[in-house]
Amino acid sequence: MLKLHGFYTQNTMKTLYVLEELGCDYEFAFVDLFKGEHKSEAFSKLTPVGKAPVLQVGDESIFESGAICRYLANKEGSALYPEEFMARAKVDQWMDFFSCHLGRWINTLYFENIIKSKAGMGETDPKVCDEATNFALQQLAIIDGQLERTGYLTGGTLSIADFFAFAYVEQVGPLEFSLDDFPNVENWLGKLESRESIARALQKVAR
Ligand SMILES: N[C@@H](CCC(=O)N[C@@H](CS)C(=O)NCC(=O)O)C(=O)O
Repeated sequence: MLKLHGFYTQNTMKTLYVLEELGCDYEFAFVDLFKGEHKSEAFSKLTPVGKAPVLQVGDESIFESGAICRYLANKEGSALYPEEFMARAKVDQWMDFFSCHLGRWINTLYFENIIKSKAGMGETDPKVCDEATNFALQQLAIIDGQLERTGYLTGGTLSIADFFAFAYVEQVGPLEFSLDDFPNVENWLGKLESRESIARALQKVAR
């Protein structure tokens, strides 16, 4: 039995989207980061890094959202993470691009504009937001071009990279970040938003 321990933010959502898209049988345990539940003894037994998400698989557990998405798709033998080396590398390259670049800047904006006030962590820093917005705009243009050519991130079909990226890009809604200049990103976002797996995953974290 699989048990995912997570919160409602981007990193957990990537893994919930993949769990639902694959149709896995799993249990979800909500870890309220605002209440410090990730600092409990029970949670620290699951992960040495104290961050959500964590996937428990019997006596084992896995942290890092990307590792969890890959593990799940491998375990299910899913084409969402193709076996062929080059196709697999293309999925990895986009997941890494989102972790290190576009997703990083969207997370910065999310932290500055949403989490800081919710968690009482001080004022939004406009300088940090300006830098993140500039990089996000440059990198959204790259993704827009890619999606114009391919439809989904790695080609004509969905992969775990799309679910991974979606968890970041959907934050443009709460951030009130306009996608008017990125019609292909907007179209891709709409295609993913309309999937039942996405709706089911969002239900799991609804509070
Ligand atoms: N690179 C990690 C990041 C995990 C992460 O930063 N999780 C956040 C929630 S989205 C967390 O647990 N923060 C609590 C903390 O750092 O104390 C992943 O992709 O899973």
